[in-house]
Amino acid sequence: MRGRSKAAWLVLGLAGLLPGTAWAHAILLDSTPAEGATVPAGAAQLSLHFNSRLDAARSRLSLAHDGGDAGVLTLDGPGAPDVLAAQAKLEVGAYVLRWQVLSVDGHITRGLVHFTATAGSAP
Ligand SMILES: [Cu+2]
Repeated sequence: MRGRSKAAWLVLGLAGLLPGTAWAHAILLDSTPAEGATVPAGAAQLSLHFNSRLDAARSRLSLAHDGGDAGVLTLDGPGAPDVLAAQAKLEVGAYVLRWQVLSVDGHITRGLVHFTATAGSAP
């Protein structure tokens, strides 16, 4: 019993020393649309690229239009482990994309991306 719990602590200690697995909160590296961008209204692919792998099942994106309530987006299926993506149909106006992600180190981070949709030149 005693030896067993000692071994468990040793494993925990070693896990903490593995490079790249611990202490890496998810930080947003870049996004589509980018912060402050103007994009054409209509169907859009939203994509957020982070510095670390995410637990997609415990991460979420929501989108608010012209100060309205934020609607939770359905995330695209499994893709790159450090990317969250979703489809949206954009109307003309100001958008706030809100992200909350759980990185593999167990820490939650969140933030906002602001962008504007304008009427494109319709065919
Ligand atoms: Cu962290």
